[in-house]
Amino acid sequence: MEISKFLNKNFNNSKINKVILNLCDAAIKISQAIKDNSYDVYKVSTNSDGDIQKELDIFSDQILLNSIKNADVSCYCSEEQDGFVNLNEYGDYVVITDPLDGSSNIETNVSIGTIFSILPRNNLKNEEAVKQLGINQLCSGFFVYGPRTTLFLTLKHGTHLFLLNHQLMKFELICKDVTISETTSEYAINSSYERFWNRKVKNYIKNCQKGKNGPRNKDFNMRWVGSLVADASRIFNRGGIFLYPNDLREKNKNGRLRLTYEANPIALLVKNAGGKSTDGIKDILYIEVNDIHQRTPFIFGSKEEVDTFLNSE
Ligand code: AHM
Ligand code: MG
Repeated sequence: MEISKFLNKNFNNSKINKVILNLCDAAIKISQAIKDNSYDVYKVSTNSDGDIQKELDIFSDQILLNSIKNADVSCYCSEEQDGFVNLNEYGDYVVITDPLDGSSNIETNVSIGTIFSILPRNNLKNEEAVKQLGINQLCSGFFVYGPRTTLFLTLKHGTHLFLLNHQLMKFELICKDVTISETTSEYAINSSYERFWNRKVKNYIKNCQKGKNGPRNKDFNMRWVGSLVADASRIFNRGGIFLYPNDLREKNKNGRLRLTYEANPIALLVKNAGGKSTDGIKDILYIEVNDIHQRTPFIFGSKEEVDTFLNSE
C-alpha cells in the first residue's frame, strides 16, 4: 500500500500527513543525491558544536527545510543548525531532525539515514515547543539510505516499515506493526571505549562475552555499524540491544547521541514496537529537554535485555 493511502486510512489528520509526505519527498531527493554521488563525500567543515559537517549533511538539511516550508510547521530544528528556523507563525507542528545520521560513514558506502520527529506546537512559543518531552511526539521515523531505501514510521500506535519503490518513486508499506523480539543474544556497542565505561556497562558486556560459560548461560553475537539508523534497523528486524552510554571522556559525560534529534524519535518507534529505551536510569521519552542540542546516554532494544542491563550491578 502506498504511504499516502496508509496515512489517510490510519491517521486522519491531513495537515500532519502532508508534513510526513513532504519529508518523504525530501528523503527521496537525498537518497538520489547519495546514489548519484552528487556531493564531495570527503570535503568536511565543522559546525558550531565541533561536529564534522560534510556537503551531504548541509544539502540534506536544506532539502528537508525546503520540503516543509509550505506545510503547517511553525519551526524547524536540525542537528546541523545552531538554533531553530522559524517558519509558519500559525503552524501547528514542530519538526526536529538529524538530516544525515551516520555521516562519518558516507565515504565508506555504509547505510546512513535521516531521523525526524514531529511535535505539536501546543500554542507554545517555538523555543518552548521544541523542548517538549519525547512522549509528546505525534509521529517519528527514520529513513535508511542503504542497499534499500526504507522508512520506519510511527504515528503514536504501532511502528511500520515502508520501502521506496524506485519505479514509482513512492514509499510502500512492507510490514505493518513491526515488533522487536523481547529477548535477544546480540548486542551493539563501540567497545574501543571500554576503558572509559562505568562499572555497570563493563560488567554487563563482560557477562555477555562470557557466553554459555557465564552467568547469562548463552552465547552472544556483537554488531556495531556506527550509523544509529542502521543499528536501529537491525534491532527492529531481529532484536538486539544498542548501547551508547555516557563515559569518562569530558565530551561524552552526558553520552554522545542527541536527545531531541536521535534518541527521542528512535525511542518512540522502539516503544511502539514493544521495545524499551533508557538513559540508564530514566525512560528516554520522559527526560526533560533543557537544550535542543542536549546529549544523552542511549540504550534501547529488546525489552528483556534492556531490563537485564538495568538490573546489572
Ligand atoms: P552523527 O549524527 O554526526 O552521524 O553522529 C551520530 C553517530 C551515530 O549514528 C552512531 O551511533 C554514533 O555516532 C557512532 O559514534 P562512534 O563513532 O563514537 O562509535
Ligand atoms: Mg546522528
